[in-house]
Amino acid sequence: MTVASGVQAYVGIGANLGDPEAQVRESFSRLACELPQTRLTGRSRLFRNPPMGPQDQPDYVNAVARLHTRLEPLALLEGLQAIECACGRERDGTRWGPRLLDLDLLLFADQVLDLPGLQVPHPGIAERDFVILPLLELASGLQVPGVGALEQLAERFDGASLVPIVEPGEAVATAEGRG
Ligand code: PH2
Ligand code: MG
Ligand code: MG
Repeated sequence: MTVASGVQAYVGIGANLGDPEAQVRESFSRLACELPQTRLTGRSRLFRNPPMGPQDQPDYVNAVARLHTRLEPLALLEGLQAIECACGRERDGTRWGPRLLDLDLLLFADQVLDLPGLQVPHPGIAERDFVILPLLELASGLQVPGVGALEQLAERFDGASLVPIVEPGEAVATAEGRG
């Protein structure tokens, strides 16, 4: 179940229950360690942002991971679902509902796939600022197959609803610091 030399894949990460920031950070560690034949090669910043869809749920923390993988798409999807489960995700079939951890396979090389349980590129990718803007941090110049140039998709968003989360220990510019 492998792709000979490996390909790049991108994963959208989202959480809005429990401690969403901690779960997104934990998912980066798990993506790095728990997927066979796969390396984590990039991580975007984390962004807090309001829910898309039903508004009676907490804000989300979203981010994007870049992987280099030799797994086939469905095997990678299975690995992502195993991590969701390990992080306490229960699949109750609710669409757009709150969740402890959501790992969406956004892109798999330059492939367009429409399989039972897996559409790649992820449908709706172009409408989601919380996917497109973090993706831009990792993949400038990328063509989203069948959709368009990532830079062009990003032009539709001003990023105003995405609040970057400062890494623990990261320097923050203060009013005093600006003289
Ligand atoms: N995921 C959803 C529904 N709504 N809203 C934001 N901001 N971020 C998400 O990841 C998200 C959402 C279902 O997957
Ligand atoms: Mg999702
Ligand atoms: Mg999902």
